[in-house]
Amino acid sequence: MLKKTVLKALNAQINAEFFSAYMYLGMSAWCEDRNLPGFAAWMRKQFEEEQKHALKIFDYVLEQNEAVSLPPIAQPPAVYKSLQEIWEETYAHEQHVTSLIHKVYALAMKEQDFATQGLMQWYVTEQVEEEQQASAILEQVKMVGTNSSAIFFLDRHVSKSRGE
Ligand code: OFO
Repeated sequence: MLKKTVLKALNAQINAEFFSAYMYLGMSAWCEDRNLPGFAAWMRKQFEEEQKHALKIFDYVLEQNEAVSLPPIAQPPAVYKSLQEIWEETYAHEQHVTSLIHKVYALAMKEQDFATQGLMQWYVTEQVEEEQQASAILEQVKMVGTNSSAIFFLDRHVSKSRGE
């Protein structure tokens, strides 16, 4: 059983994770369209990861015998000016997700909901890695700029870098 406030926050986080998945799927299409298969594969993998993040909370809510609500997922952007913009958005988005996760965690603390704190701790740790990855690739993308042969090599490197 969960407090109403916590249930509401968890359901909102499920929606936020599915939005992240949707956003990365859109970015994957953008990269594919520009012959960047490595970046497209990275984004597609991230699409899968974000769905796992959503389902982990989804399963937890059901385990607590509470109702999952699935409101519509907002439409993500489809147009980006450049590869650099994609990675700026990715980094900014992950920082935003971190702040959402911290709010849910803080709420669980306030409500003395120890089980939800345990669940959210996993996300707190995960976000450190998500932000680090996005920031590192953003720096590499900035470094190569518009040099097409460097972009070609970075595209190949990025697809191998996930190692999952
Ligand atoms: Fe990209 O992060 Fe989910 O939580």
